[in-house]
Amino acid sequence: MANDNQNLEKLTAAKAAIAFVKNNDVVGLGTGSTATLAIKELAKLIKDGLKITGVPSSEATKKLAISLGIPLLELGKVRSIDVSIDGADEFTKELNLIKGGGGALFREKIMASLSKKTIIVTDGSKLVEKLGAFKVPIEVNPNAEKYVMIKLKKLKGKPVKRIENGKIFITDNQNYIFDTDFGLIDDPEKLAYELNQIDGVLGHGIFVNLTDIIFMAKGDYITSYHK
Ligand code: ABF
Repeated sequence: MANDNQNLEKLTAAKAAIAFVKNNDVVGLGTGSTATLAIKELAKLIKDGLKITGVPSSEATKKLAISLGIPLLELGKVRSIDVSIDGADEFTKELNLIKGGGGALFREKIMASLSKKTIIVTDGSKLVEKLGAFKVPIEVNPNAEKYVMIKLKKLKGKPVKRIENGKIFITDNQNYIFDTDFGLIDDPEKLAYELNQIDGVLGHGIFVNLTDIIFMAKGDYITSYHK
């Protein structure tokens, strides 16, 4: 549970990101507590006259956006997004991320891939030298469960099927998440490529070459990392 300082940091980062949203933009709406703060700030601007169309990256975000009265388009129906605002679980100064702690990594990656500009917002706890302390979330079709386990172990991974509240976690796309420990990752791009080759893997949480700006708020300061 985030403490008050961390919540303030998240809000600071969220506010920095929404400054990039222009009237009539199609805006990718991320998932997680920091993205939620950005969405709530956007809803306030909409009440003041900002016209945008939101594209949610998860069912949870869709529900939030509807409750805030944000006009929406389904992710599968858009060809391009002007700006996306999303969170991350870890990031490096090279703008590589691990995402998917919330289980929404597949739609988040599609959203980022469709976006002209992808902005990541975080509190001060997410910056790392090397990715990997946070286990890589991998979305797996249940019909490939054992096969993918074998393939991940061959890549020296230690996959663990995600359990939440005592039940197997099921994603918005009706799949499992294997949180997989690869240790510290020297070459995220290489590992991302290898994971993409495994049949049965719908997506994974290594995001490389998908981010334009990261806003990280730490205490009273905000730092931005750019391409
Ligand atoms: C989401 O942001 C996920 O990819 C990631 O797990 C989460 C981080 O959540 P929070 O902003 O609550 O730290 O996009």
